[in-house]
Amino acid sequence: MVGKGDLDAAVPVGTPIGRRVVLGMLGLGVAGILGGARVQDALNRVLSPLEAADPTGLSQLIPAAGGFRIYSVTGSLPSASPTDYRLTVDGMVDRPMTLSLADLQAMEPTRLIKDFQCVTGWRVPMVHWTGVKLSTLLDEAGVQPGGAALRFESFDNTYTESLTIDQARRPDVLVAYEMLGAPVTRQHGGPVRMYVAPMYGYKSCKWLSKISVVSKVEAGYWERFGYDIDGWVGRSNGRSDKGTS
Ligand SMILES: Nc1nc2c(c(=O)[nH]1)N[C@H]1C(S)=C(S)[C@@H](COP(=O)(O)O)O[C@H]1N2
Ligand SMILES: [Mo]
Repeated sequence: MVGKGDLDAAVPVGTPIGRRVVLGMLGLGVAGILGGARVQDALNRVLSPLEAADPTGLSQLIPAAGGFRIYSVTGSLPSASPTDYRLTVDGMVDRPMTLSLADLQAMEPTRLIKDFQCVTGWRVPMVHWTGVKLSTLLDEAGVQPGGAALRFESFDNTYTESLTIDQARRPDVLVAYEMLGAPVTRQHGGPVRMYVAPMYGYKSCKWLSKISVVSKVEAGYWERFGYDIDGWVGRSNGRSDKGTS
C-alpha cells in the first residue's frame, strides 16, 4: 500500500529544477539566488496549500486560459511545429501508421464540449475539443488478436499513459488537435494531445507522439506513483491507497 507521504516523497527529483526554469521564464528573478528548498518556500506563498502540495506537476506558474493549470513533469514545454509533427501508431496492429497533423485533420472530426478535471481538484467546465476518435485510429491500424491495451508516449520523452482497448474505444476519447476553440497550444500539449473525457486529466497525455497496442496495461507515469490506472472521474478518487469502490 502506498501512503500519501510516500506519494509526495515520490515526486521526481527533477521537479524543483523544472520549477526554477519556469520561474526564470516568468522573469521573477528569484531563480538565480534561491536554492530548491527556498524556491519551494516561495512557491508556497503564491500557491494555495492544495496547489503547493500538488505532486502532479507545475501549478499555476504559467498563465492559462479559463482556469487551466499548465502541467509538465519535465519542467519544460516540448515543442513540435504543425508541419514536423508526427504520430506513430504501432505495436500489435496489422497496419502500423505514421500520421501528420494534416492526416489527422483529414479524418472525420469529432467535437465534444466537456469538462476537464484534474485529480487535485481543479476543473474547467464545458471545454470545446476537436479531434479524431481514438477508435477510428484503432480501426485504421487494425488491432491484432491479443492486443488488449494501449501505451501512450509523449515527445517530452518522459510521460506515458495507458488505457484498455475497451476504454480507448469509447466515443468520448479523442486524439485532439483543437481545444478551447483553437489549435491545441504548446502549453496544453499541442499540436496533438489525448483527451480522455471520462477520466482525470492525468490520463490525457500531452505532446502525444506514439500510441502502441500492447498485450496488457502498463502503468503510466503518475500511476507508478500510486494514482489509479482506471482514473474515472467520480468513481475513482485518483489514488489507489484510498480505494475506488
Ligand atoms: N506529457 C504530459 N502530459 C500530461 C501531464 C504532464 O505533466 N506531461 N500532466 C497531466 C495532468 S496531471 C493534467 S491535469 C493535464 C493538464 O493539462 P494542461 O496542462 O493542458 O492543463 O495534463 C496531463 N497530461
Ligand atoms: Mo492533473
